[in-house]
Amino acid sequence: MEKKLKNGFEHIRYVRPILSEAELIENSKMFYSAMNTRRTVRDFDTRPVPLEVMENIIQTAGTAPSGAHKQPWTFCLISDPLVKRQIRIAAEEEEKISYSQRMPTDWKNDLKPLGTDWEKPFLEEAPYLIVVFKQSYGFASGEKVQHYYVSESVGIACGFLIAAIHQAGLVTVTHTPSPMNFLSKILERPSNEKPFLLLPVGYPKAETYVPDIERKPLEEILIRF
Ligand code: IYR
Repeated sequence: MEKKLKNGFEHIRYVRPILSEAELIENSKMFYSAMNTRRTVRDFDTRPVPLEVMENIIQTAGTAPSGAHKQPWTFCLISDPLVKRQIRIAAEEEEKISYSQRMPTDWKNDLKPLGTDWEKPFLEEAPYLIVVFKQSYGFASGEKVQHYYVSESVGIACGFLIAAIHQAGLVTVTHTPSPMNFLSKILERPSNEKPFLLLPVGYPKAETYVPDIERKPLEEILIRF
């Protein structure tokens, strides 16, 4: 294998085939079309999903870039109905208070078109829950290890995760119960890990409806210089 030293560290050769402009256009169009069929879904079928699919999806999330390659993430995969029930009860307790007392009127009005409320049946109906934790710092042979750009890194990994879930043919919703420290307790995570995002994963219900909303057009999100 071809190798080169940089700062005294070995680097290995990386080769990516050079595609034609037509191939680049075709590939990017295909991927956009595929991703553009993704919708956030809150109605899950209880139909089981093979564990291997979930492992592949999580491995894909783990391919994300991260600050100084510290990979500051932990993915908890939950299928145990008792753990799912515990999570649902705790999440709904918080959400009930959020919707009735914590969230300002403007926020609740912004959510009305999406049809959300404090009830989270998907936390029990989806065959799997993935709870993503961000590691504020890490450990290597008992020593504390610095992590960098933790939220950015874990956010990117979650983007990969959502794309992988969609690409596999399944659906999810990015659920952020607030506050979500109950997840650390239920899943017994160490104090260097903080809950980041909760993603139920599964098939959509046989008859599923999603809000009739549009994505911003390219001209609204792109500024050319
Ligand atoms: N976390 C609450 C509220 C909520 C907030 C936003 I911003 C959303 O886009 C959707 C929901 C909930 O999960 O219901």
